[in-house]
Amino acid sequence: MSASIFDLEREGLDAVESRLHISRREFLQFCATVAATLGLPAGAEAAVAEAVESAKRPSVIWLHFQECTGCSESLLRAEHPTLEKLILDVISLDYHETLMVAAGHQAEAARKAAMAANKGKYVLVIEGAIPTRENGIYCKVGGQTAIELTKECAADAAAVIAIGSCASWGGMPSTVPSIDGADSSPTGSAGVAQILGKPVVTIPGCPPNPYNFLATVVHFLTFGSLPAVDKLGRPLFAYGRLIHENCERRAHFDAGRFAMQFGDEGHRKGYCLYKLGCKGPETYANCPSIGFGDAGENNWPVGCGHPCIGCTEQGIGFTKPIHGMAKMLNVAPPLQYPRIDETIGKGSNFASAAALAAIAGAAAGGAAMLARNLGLSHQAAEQEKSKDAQPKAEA
Ligand code: FSX
Ligand code: SF4
Ligand code: F3S
Repeated sequence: MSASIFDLEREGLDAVESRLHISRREFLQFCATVAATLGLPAGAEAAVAEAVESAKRPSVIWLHFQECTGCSESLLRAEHPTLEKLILDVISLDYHETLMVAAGHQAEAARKAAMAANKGKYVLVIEGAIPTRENGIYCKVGGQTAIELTKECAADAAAVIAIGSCASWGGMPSTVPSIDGADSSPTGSAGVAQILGKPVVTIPGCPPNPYNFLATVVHFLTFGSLPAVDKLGRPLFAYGRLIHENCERRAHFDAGRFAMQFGDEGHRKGYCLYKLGCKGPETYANCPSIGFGDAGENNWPVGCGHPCIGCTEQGIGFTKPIHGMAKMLNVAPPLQYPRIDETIGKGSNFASAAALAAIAGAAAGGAAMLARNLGLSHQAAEQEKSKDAQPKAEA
């Protein structure tokens, strides 16, 4: 039987405390946060704690290509624990161009030494898109193109993780209007999977949420494998649901209450941002559930009052106009709420009402209800306008 988190406490977490330089409370909180992010069942934090506490630190080689380094920056803003503690005590970060002290030949030697010493066991993390035009000459490190480095470092890696939308599918650099009319970016930016010709785990987002990366690494430490992913390589624990399904403004969407302009009454009241261009209905990510940067609740784009731009989704983020309307991927508004005043056992109860709602939830019905709800604010706005147009009665 595996140890419970209480057994670990009884045995004393002094070793953890001194090795990780964090209090046992912080350590247990970290394990519980990661277990919850991964959607693991209650009690799984004990397995996570055991793995983080005892596992040999995996060697991590972290490459940077065509990007803004926001992915590393977002990780530096993680607090449970800080990246510094993670680097030193949970993973062995053997190569990271923006954080390592070494430079030039010394840095390249460190990468090669770590790859040789950990052949077949290291984790390769790639941040940034990979330029492919002109044989990849637009991005070179230590004399090698990003294409060459990606292939060389992936060959003996135990796992490859593409962090950020750039490495996942080309991201922002891949959507820059072309200079020669061709249908791609000037540098032909691509994602890691396109270069390797095989799927890799992707953690898209611009920047991605640091917990999704931490949780993926801790899953690897705890279970010796990477988490289950969707067809785009995205961990299901983080990208299994549309933002719209978990958004705190969803009740306003369902009720037809929308902000129509930045700063209007609806915006100030926290109404749904759909009509300002929110892409939550066509974007898969857990932003509303876990927030960003430990700065408190609601700390994510929509929580702060800006529509989601769909930064995790190829073909949406940096492609669709920011304030253009999103496509409703999942037309599943509550078509008929179950009645709440039924006497149990008589007539329509919760289950039968729910069944009726499900039957009524055929796509056409759903779309009709959706259209009706989406129309409410427009009607309200038009009524407001026509009221304003009426000549004011003389006092
Ligand atoms: Fe891309 Fe990461 Fe956006 Fe920036 O480096 S996903 S441009 S936040 O930083 O790769
Ligand atoms: Fe939230 Fe955007 Fe959906 Fe509105 S449209 S409920 S703001 S995700
Ligand atoms: Fe990106 Fe939208 Fe989340 S813009 S950070 S996917 S809310």
